Amino acid sequence: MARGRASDPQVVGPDEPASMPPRIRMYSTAVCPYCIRAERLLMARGVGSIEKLRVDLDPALRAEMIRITGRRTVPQIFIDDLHVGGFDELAALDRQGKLPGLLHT
Ligand SMILES: N[C@@H](CCC(=O)N[C@@H](CS)C(=O)NCC(=O)O)C(=O)O
Repeated sequence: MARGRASDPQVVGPDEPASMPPRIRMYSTAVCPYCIRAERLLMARGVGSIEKLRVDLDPALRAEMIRITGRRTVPQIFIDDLHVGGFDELAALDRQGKLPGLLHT
C-alpha cells in the first residue's frame, strides 16, 4: 500500500488508512428505558456521540421515524444509513460480535 504524507488526514500510520467513525442517530424520547440501554451499550462499544432525534418533542420527527422504519417504538437506531432497529436488535448484533465492524471500533 502506498504511504501517505503526514499531512494527509486519511493516513494515520504507515500502512493503515483512517476509518471515520460512523454517524449514529437514534430516534428517542425523554422517558425511554430502552433508549438508555441502547445509549449505554453504544457508549460501552466506543461510540463518542449519538444524535438524538426526539420524537416526543417533534411530531414531524415521529412521522418520519414511522415512515422510514415502519416502527412505532423508540429507540430506532441508525448506524450511517443502516437501520439497526431497536435495542433488542442492537443487543443481538453485539452478542453476535458484529458491532465493532459496524462501528469501526
Ligand atoms: N423491543 C423494543 C422495545 C422498545 C419499547 O418498548 N420502547 C418503548 C419506550 S422505552 C416504546 O416505544 N413504547 C411506546 C410504544 O410501545 O408505543 C426494543 O428493543 O427497542
